Parts: sequence; C-alpha cells; structure tokens
Amino acid sequence: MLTIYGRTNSINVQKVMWTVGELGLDHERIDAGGVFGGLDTDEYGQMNPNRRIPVLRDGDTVVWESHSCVRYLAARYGSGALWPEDPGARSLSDRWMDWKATTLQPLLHTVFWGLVRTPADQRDDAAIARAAREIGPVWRILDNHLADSRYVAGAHLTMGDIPLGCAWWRYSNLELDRQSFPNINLWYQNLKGKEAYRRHVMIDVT
Ligand SMILES: N[C@@H](CCC(=O)N[C@@H](CS)C(=O)NCC(=O)O)C(=O)O
Repeated sequence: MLTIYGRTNSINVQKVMWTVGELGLDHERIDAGGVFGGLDTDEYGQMNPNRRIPVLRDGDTVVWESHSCVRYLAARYGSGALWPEDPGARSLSDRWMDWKATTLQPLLHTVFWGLVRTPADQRDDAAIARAAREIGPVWRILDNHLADSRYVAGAHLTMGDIPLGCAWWRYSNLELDRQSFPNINLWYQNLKGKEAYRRHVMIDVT
C-alpha cells in the first residue's frame, strides 16, 4: 500500500493525492507539515532531507518532489493513460509540468502567500500587485495552447494536467481581478468532471 505524507491544503500534496485518486490506488495519507509538524524528526529527514511535503512511499521506494511523485505514480500505475507511452506525446505532459514549476509557480506563490497566508498588515502590496499583473500573460500561454487541445497533452487527461489543475483551482479562488481565459475555463469544466479532482483539489484554499 502507498503512504503519502502531507497535509491536505498543500498544493504539492494535492497533486499526489489527485494522482492516487485518479489511478484508484490503495493508500493511506498521514498528516504532516504546517500545524501537524513532524518534518523535523530523524525518520522524516531520512525520507526527505529537504524536510518538505509531500513524501510518497511505495514499499521500499521513497519519492519526494511533488512532480517526481506524480511522474512515478503515472509511470508505475498509469502507463498509457496518465503516462503517455510515446516519448513525443509524453514530452507535452512533461513540459507543462516543468512550465508550471518554473514559469507559473513563482508568480502564483507571491499572490497566494501574499493574499492568503500573510496577515493584511504585513503584506507587500506592491509585490502582490506586480505578480498578479504578470501572471495574466502567463496563463494566456496555457489558454492559447488549450484552444487546440482538450487536455494539455491531447484528448485525454495525463499527468501534465495535474499540477496545472491544482494551480488553476488555487488561482481562481484568490480575491483579485482576473482576465477571461475561455479555453482554460473549458478545460477546467472537464477537470471538474473528475471525482478525484473534486475530492482532493477543490477544497478550501487556506
Ligand atoms: N518543490 C517541492 C516543494 C515542497 C514544499 O515546499 N512543500 C511545502 C508545502 S506546499 C512544505 O513542505 N512546507 C512546510 C510545511 O508544510 O510545514 C515539491 O514540489 O514537492
């Protein structure tokens, strides 16, 4: 059985839980991080020297870094579905996962942490406003891509949709002015049809 360490309101844990749910895998999740703590023990440090969540354990295999966890699960249990077999097709999923981590996430981090996890009197309003402005054209890149593609790597859900689906839920629940993204919105309607997305991702943004 799989074990996932991490609290449910972590976007990085949500990616793993959605993947586990999508694949219908037997698992247990152990609360860790945030108010639950538990990251400073020797045992945890041996699993993840970064002392961050999530950690995924599958028998003797221990994986950290959320995108690596998603890739591991997709490759081991979702071959031909979440894990496209063809390297070219898989590169589409891969690049949107990397894009989320490197291009989108720094901006999303600034607006999310600023608006949700920082007390109002301690916020850097200028930094939040700048990131909120700059993230619009970044989402537009995905919106343009989705004009020709039901999911990020084609007609079916793959691992490439998972980090972005989590990011979109978080972004669309923030109190800020957003442009309209019609193709992302259609894609999001498709994601909402997935039970595991509703269950693990569409929860209070805290
Ligand atoms: N790049 C890492 C980031 C991991 C990370 O920063 N996790 C945060 C939660 S989203 C964490 O462990 N925070 C400390 C805590 O929850 O106590 C990944 O994708 O897994």
